[in-house]
Amino acid sequence: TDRRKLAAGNWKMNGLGAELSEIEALIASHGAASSELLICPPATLIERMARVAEGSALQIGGQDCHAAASGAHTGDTSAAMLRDAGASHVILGHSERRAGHRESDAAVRAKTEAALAEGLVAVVCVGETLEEREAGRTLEVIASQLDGSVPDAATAETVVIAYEPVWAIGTGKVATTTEITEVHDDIRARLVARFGDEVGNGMRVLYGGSVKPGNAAEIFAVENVDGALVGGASLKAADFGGIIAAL
Ligand code: G2H
Repeated sequence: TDRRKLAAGNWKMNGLGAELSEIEALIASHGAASSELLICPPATLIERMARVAEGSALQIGGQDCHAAASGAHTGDTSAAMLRDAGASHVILGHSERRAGHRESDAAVRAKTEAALAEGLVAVVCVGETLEEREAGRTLEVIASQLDGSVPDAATAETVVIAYEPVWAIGTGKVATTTEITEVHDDIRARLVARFGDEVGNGMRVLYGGSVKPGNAAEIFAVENVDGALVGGASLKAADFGGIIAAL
């Protein structure tokens, strides 16, 4: 199947207005790329970044949204608000939110449903901890996160899965291609079993965790890897550009 490759940047809690110059540089060098490009800045930058990216191939996303459409939820952002600010995508269930904000699979699923209802593409993250991997529970943990976090209404156009082994995030430790192959093949098989051939084979599965220009090509060569979710290396146009070039 031809799945269009996606390079997605997750700026996490990084980026002030001055860093929009990196986006200008990125667009100047890769704004006409044939792969799909996405940057998810902090919520405070979405609107300004979307304005800078207008007319280019670069799409803008949020890093989280609330499951409710509006209401008394101090500090939260709804899917409609992200869309209103210019976002087309939203990352949901990142391990930093699962761990730091105690987000359960059910919570991630509810947020994903809210995102889909607003027409946002949801990038749903899954991944095992080092302890789970060492206990031989990797595939079982990922399977239960997928079952619990991805809604039944998911389609190949509306949901992207990101596999991010927690022990490889921001640590410089990258999973080996053997480890990545095993998990991505298993995710693919589960998506096909649950959603059928067309949706299951059409849905993109990204790898995330210390992806850099120097290791991207080897990761993208893995059959069921359809791109990357990139943290640290998405902050600089030169680094992210190197990853895009490897797609
Ligand atoms: C994993 C990844 C992006 P980094 O969290 O989501 O971050 O590339 O810095 O490991």
